[in-house]
Amino acid sequence: VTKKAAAKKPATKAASARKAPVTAKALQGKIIQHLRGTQGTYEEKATPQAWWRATSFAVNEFVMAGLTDTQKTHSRYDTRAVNYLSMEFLMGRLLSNNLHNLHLFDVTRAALEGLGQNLDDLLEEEPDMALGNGGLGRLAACFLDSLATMNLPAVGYGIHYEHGLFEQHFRDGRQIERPDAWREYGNPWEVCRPESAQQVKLYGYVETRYEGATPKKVWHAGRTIKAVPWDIPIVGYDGANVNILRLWESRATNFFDWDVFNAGGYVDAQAEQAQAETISKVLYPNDETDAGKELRLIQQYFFCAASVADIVRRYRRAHGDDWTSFPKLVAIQLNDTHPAIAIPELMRVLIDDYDMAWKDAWGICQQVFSYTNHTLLPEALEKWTVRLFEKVLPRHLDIIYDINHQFLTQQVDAQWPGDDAMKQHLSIIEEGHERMVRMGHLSVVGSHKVNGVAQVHSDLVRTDLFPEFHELWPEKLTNVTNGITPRRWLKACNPRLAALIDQHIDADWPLHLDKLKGLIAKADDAKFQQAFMAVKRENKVDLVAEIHRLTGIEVSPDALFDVQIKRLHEYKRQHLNLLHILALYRRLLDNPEYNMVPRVFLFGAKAAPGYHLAKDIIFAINKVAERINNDSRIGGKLKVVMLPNYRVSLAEKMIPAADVSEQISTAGKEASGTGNMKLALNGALTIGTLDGANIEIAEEAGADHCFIFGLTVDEVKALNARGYNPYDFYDHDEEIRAVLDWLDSDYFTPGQPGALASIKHSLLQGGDPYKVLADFRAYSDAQRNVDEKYRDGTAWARSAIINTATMGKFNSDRSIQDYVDRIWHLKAYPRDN
Ligand code: Z2T
Repeated sequence: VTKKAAAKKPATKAASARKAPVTAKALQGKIIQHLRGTQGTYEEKATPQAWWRATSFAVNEFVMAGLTDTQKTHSRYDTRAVNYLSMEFLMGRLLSNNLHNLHLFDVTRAALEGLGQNLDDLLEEEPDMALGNGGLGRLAACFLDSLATMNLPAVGYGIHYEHGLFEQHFRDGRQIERPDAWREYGNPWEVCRPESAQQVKLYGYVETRYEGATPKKVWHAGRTIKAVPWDIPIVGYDGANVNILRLWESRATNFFDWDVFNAGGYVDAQAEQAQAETISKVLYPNDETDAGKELRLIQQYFFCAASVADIVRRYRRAHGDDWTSFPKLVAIQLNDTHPAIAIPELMRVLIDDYDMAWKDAWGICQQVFSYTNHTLLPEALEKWTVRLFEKVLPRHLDIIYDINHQFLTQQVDAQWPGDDAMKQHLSIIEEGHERMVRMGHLSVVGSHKVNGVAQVHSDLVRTDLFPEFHELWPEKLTNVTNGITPRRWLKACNPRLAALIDQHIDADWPLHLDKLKGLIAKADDAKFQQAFMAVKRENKVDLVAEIHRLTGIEVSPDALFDVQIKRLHEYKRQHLNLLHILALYRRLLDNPEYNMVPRVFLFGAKAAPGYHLAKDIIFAINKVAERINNDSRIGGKLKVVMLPNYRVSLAEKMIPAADVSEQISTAGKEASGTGNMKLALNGALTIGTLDGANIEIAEEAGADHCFIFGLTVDEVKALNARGYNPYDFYDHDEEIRAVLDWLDSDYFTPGQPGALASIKHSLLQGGDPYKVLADFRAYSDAQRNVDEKYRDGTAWARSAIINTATMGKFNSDRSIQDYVDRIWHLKAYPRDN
């Protein structure tokens, strides 16, 4: 079928000029109808929560219409689609985003005003959909927004966790975790699709049947779990497609233990149900460590098996048992190795369920799968014990052995004949005291493309992580630099800046972010500088109020706002920032006239519950903050605030108000970073190392508009090679020595000497694995440069504008276009209606 509409030009009409698809009056009618008809309440009685729900349901009418049109279009043209498999989708809130993408924001505000309601207040009623840990999950969410906006057929597949990432509280400065309950009272955006439920098998044993020419393996599973899909519509920007995010919930099968039940085992049957429901109960809160837990492997297999079955069902609905088109219509992207088990699962389905020959099935897999690597940290590289695999997925272990055998005897032996050391090195199975399945190796072998997430990271994937794979398949390893959606991360979260931009360039910049370059011409214009910094100040005033509401701490919007927001991890070096704060505090105490721009250091970070040092760093920041914020001697020049429960919706408030973006990871450790892009896009200046996407950000903005410091990747390597000794810095830099010793006193924890000693210990006896002390002086010097530039208001404004103007590259639409061109080869299909 040829498609005329596919040739239709992308929507370029000025967003602000576009007419909303409904009048305020008509929308009011819909909201009231839902308030009464689905919420069972009325205007005089309704709570803000009920108003939020009614508004969401009213908006959903437009969402669902778009969804239906999109699905009809996809089935009419039998489109090739990408299936994005991810354990995490960090969606945040959806109402504001959907309103913006549908051009309903202003009309909804007006409609609600007429009903005596304030839209901004109602938006705060929505719980975050926090089904992810950090960058990896948020990247998946940004990609869904871009895929829909670009009219690309795509389905996101993941897990419908009952509890997303934990809620963070502070008690006496320490992190306390509480369960997140985002859908305790239901969620207006999701639609249950019981008709598309799947059965997922686990445990049991494999029987070999010798019947035909080749022996046939039969998996007798020990348990069957039901996977029930919940669909969340993903609304593209500006009249584009509405795709779906399909999240699987685990349930006990209806017929699971009929016998026990009938034999009077009602209570036992309930226990089994509870077990089945455990699978999708809670998101593992580790960002970059492999939990290695049985339940985690089961979660991975559960959602991969359900998703592969769903993909195969959709394909067979149109093509029956003719598999020739399968690799033409199906692309499956693995978001890290978490869904790597989908590779042997597709093999199992093709071979065991559809009697396909091994080599045909393997040919299909290698065409269909591709894998994104998100980290080089060794503790994050997933490995499962063979023992666990044997117990939970015995048939898949067989298949992995077969894949490995073929790979080693054909590919590896051809390239390195007779080289057993090389075979051991590249094997999917790691030999040793306990044999392990290496999920990274499985992913590389089973995929046609493997990508890193920023140029320097992809280079390191080739040279340091998988050099032999790169030698074997020089075309396989590639780069796709991450991006962020400008719809959420500028238009929706920073309406003042968006409005200012609208006045100066085409209003379709949220689709074509390179157009921000048009602002460069304004960077020296005094009036524009003033307007730009006035927006920043208003955003800071809003954040000042939020800080006060959340912590009771008072800060001044006239201070420089320095922001470090990201998961707490040693490699991200929040403690480098902390040591520098201590140094400033000490300089101020030594000399109350010490010349520094008044600064507020803002942090937001959750620590994995089992990561003790990370929790100690949170405690240290809170304790240091308490002392500094209450010290009248320093004249309010220095404030430190760690906001509790950092999450997408809090990021949306902090980012528009940031002056400085802290991106200070040890070079080589941060694969990309995406907060760095969000902050720069909103006019913050980066102080950062040459790591991840910082390098590309500095390239785009220009070195004059960032503060780059510290060891490079090569210098870190050289330092490690010659042997790093943190005492070299402790012994010879008196400021470093003083602040470390200070941490080890009871100055910040009265009556509890040594309560913060673990940080000092890790930086000295612990060997300072992330080179904090080695980079301290360079960081401190770079911070002086920050001060100096900030004192020159014109220079600062100019740099801030240039940062916003030059971040076009980091539009996630560009990332997705890279995936389309280099990996997925998809075609856009705007919907017919
Ligand atoms: C994560 O957020 C990231 C990597 C992971 O490796 C796991 C998680 Cl949960 C397994 C981050 C990277 O640290 C960050 O540099 C990158 O920008 C982000 O993924 C998206 O690629």
